[in-house]
Amino acid sequence: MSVRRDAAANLIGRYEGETLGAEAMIIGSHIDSVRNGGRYDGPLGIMLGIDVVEALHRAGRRLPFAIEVVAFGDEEGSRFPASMSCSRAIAGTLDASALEMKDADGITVAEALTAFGADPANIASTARRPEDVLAFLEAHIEQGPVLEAEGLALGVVTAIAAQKRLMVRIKGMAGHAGTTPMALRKDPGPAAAEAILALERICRVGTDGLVGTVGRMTALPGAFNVIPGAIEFSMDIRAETSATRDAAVEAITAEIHAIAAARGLSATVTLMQALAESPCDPSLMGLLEEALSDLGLPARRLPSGAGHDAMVMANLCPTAMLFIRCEGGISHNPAEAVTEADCALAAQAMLGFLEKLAARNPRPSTSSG
Ligand code: HGY
Ligand code: MN
Ligand code: MN
Repeated sequence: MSVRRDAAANLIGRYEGETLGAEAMIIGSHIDSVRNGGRYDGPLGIMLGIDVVEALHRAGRRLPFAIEVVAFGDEEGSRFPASMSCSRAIAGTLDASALEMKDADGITVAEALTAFGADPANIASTARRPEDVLAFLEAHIEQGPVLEAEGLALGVVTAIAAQKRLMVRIKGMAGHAGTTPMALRKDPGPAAAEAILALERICRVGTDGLVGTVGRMTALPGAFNVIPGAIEFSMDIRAETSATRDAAVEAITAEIHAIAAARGLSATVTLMQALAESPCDPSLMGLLEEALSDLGLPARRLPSGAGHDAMVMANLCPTAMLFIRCEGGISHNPAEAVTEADCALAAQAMLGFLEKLAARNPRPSTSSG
């Protein structure tokens, strides 16, 4: 493959098709991880893309389209408030303000990209033209228990859940932990605890796969003997539809303001990122299912509660996702594990998918993603 790194630091390997410069079938996933994450969330999809190209190359096989294997950066949003910045650059949906996002040390995305040797000033050059991209395929661990529970190695993703990321700041008054009577405190700590319980209660009774998570929480200034002046915490709210997601965000936000007001405190809830649900392309799903049945595997369809670069790439081209069983459904955890046999089946299914795509003349139906 010819290999290049684009202005947003995406690493791209291109395996030409029968004719030079043909439109590309992009296969990829993300190369970054969450803090203390596992080995397979992201990198597995890139390695499988390389494996598939290696198999084609070894067979001297060229397809009617090129294949580009892409390692996206920053899918997880572990360092900056919003996620998926590198795939958004490729899909052409990254607005300039995203480059000004700051990490915990006040370093902007643009500064971090420059320090890495990328070229944020030319990030617009990263955007791909729809006419140059045939479709996007992402192979990824399921990060859930379904395939393992049903004894299945692989699954075909139907759609990716909608998600919102918000930051909550409950403001009270810093004070002395030893001299301030309990009744005179303006302590945001207990208010934050009530707010998080409200989030849990609202999400527990929700439908449509509604889930809510507080993954990051900070007491400021953060000293043993200081009543916090403010508490900040993140909220990650997801559901199969934006409507259910937004209704939950609205209910939780209202409760946060009511809890703060009842305690004489103030609260702000700031939206950091909203990603709409993303259906996979029905015709591509069909080809994946045919590839699975050629391997004698049932074509189990299932939604993805996890977000993926595929939901961003759906703004550029039709998308498909292949799920791979992972042990105990564990992910975002060093205990993440897959079997070599399942990965080998995934590579075979991907090769079968590509051959079926090559055999089909018209471009996939335009995705509704
Ligand atoms: O958060 C997610 O669902 C993905 O791991 N970025
Ligand atoms: Mn992840
Ligand atoms: Mn992932």
